[in-house]
Amino acid sequence: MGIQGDVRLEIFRKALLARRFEERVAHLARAGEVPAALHLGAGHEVLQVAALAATRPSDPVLYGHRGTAYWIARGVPLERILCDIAYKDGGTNGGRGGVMHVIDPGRGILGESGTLGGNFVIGAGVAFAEQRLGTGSVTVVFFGDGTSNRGQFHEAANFAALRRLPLLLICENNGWGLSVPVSASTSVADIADRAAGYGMPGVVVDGREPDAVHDAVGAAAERARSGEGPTLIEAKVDRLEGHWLGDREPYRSADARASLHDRDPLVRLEADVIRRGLLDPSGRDDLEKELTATIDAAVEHMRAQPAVDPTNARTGVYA
Ligand SMILES: Cc1ncc(C[n+]2csc(CCOP(=O)(O)OP(=O)(O)O)c2C)c(N)n1
Repeated sequence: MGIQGDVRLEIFRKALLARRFEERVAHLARAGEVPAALHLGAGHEVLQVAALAATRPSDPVLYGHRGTAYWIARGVPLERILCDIAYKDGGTNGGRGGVMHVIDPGRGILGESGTLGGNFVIGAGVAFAEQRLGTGSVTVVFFGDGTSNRGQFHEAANFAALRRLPLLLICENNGWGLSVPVSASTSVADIADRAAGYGMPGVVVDGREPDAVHDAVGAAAERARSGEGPTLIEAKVDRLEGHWLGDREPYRSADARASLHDRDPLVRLEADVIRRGLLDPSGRDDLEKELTATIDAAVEHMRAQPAVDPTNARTGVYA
């Protein structure tokens, strides 16, 4: 398979937009203009965008808490995401979830469970519904290595394999669950090993390599669409920044962190698109300017919006 030229450039563009957008959100948060609730996705963006590039635009997605690239990959407008982050009118969730619960069903963005692990069983339920309705959709659940230890993972994996649900379980293994290294939380060397216990394929890929991620997700989606059931994909990746904006990372050294930046997937992808002639250095500068203008416009839009009306809190509550 492999990634086609224009798709490769688009993956780079979206991953770079996510990186620059989150840098701006971090700046706004440090200035006290928006809440500091974002978990930076730096290091994960290429993985997230490349994975979704191998799905259909309407395939349902339940994302993890790390970063904004899932939404950017599916084309959720930046100003709507920023209004969610700032609890302003014009966001996607009406102030009911901030940055954790961006929702855009028309683009397949179904949201995120309020607690880690909820996504597994919700995702299996969505895949079950899609299977019964015969839509041909494949449901994608992203989660971290720490989250893989929640009980819901095991319930959902068993049920999905039993029913051959069209479900992709994509583990973004960055080696840390907040301050806990994966070696101190997880009984297996590769989380993908757990797939065998449920009778589904388990695949390990280098999450810093977009082709590896894209091909693994594409093959698993094809398998799921043809009725063969779920796949567990584990993508090994690096969390380049702290767990969240306020994390000073007393648990890992500055040297260890710096060495991760040396293999930043976004920098590697940039070199790759230039080497392949998909972007030249002046096009690179133009792209940076275009993304800055897009982010500036989203910030101006957010600033002009009123705060959400708290009396809307119960809208959508059934009982
Ligand atoms: C049930 C539950 N427990 C704890 C938390 C708090 N929490 C949020 S993120 C996180 C760490 C998750 O680690 P991992 O799944 O590896 O993802 P990563 O943050 O590394 O991307 C924790 C403990 C939560 N949101 N839900």
